[in-house]
Amino acid sequence: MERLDAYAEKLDTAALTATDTPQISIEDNSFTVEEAYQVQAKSIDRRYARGEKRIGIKMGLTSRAKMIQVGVDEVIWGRLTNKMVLEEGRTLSKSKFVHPRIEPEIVFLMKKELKGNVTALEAMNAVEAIGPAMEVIDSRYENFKFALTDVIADNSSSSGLVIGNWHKPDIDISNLGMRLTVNGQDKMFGSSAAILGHPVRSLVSAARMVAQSGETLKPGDIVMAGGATEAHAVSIGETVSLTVQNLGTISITVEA
Ligand code: OOG
Ligand code: MG
Repeated sequence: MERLDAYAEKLDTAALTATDTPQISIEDNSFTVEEAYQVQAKSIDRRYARGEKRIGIKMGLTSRAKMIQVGVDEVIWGRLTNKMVLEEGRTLSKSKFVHPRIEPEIVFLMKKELKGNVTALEAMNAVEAIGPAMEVIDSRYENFKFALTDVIADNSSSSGLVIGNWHKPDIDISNLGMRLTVNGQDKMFGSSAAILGHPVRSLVSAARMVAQSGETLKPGDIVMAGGATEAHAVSIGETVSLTVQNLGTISITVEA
């Protein structure tokens, strides 16, 4: 089997079986960012072959807090499928993940295609709606430790998402309070401004970065802007809620 296909299979199997795997970059120090995105695409093709459908993309490491938490300081992206969607107000089954963490995000729903280099105004004009979202990330690597190439190959740790109600995009999202609670206790507090200064910049970056893989953002796609604070490592029995100022509250309960 070709080297990149073997990496894709290894990561896909790790995700399917919720088993951790060693970092690729440690054994293969010639592994490049470009190859890592190819591995990501190949691992997602394996999901499509099992019947999963593309629903959009996620941006990662778009805030300082996130970059510091994982020790990687470049913006990355990953692909989202319908199987990753968790129903708001319901449960997340921890045993389906290796070591899941939840992060507070903002999500965009696209109404027009966005391609390559676009301005913030063009990006906002292509948005149908915005909403509050929590991403469930789950690195397939041992101890949640990885280099830039590893995490890209691992679909930027994406594994689940919870989305709240959609709102018209005329709400000013530049500086909205975002509060993550666990069983009603404050856990993380931040602002949407932590996402590259303004979440729309994440959408602008998304359009540019997916173009490098020959893709575009399509009408109906969702785009997750990236965590505004550090991610919270979840435990069984926790109800994790996110309130985004003017956008509402969403919750998920962690079960075995
Ligand atoms: C990488 C994915 C980061 C975000 O929102 O910044 C991410 C990771 O932290 O495992 O999803
Ligand atoms: Mg995220």
